[in-house]
Amino acid sequence: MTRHHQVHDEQVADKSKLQPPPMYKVILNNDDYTPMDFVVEVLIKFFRMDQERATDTMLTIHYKGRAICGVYSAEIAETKVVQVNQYAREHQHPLLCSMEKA
Ligand code: TYC
Repeated sequence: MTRHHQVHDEQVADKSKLQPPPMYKVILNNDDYTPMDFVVEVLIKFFRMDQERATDTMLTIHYKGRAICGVYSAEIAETKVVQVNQYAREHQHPLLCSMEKA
């Protein structure tokens, strides 16, 4: 490799690093058994919603089947899914949290 090539390589930006990271919607799904109060608690605890927004979002899920609770980078979204599903299982509720590309 010539000196000229090396200088050029250092100056050419890696375009992948200039792209925004791919984002993922984190979704809560409705079911017939998880108590409404528990879903509101989850929305406050894991998605940093206030009581009013959490209640609205829980009712959207209850009546429409699902709602987007937040949009995050892959790593943060994956962590939310694991933590929410673990927390629901620990409390013996079937609540399901999932993610999909935004
Ligand atoms: N449908 C549940 C009930 O009637 C409430 C519920 C809301 C469950 C949102 C899950 O993600 C959910 N108790």
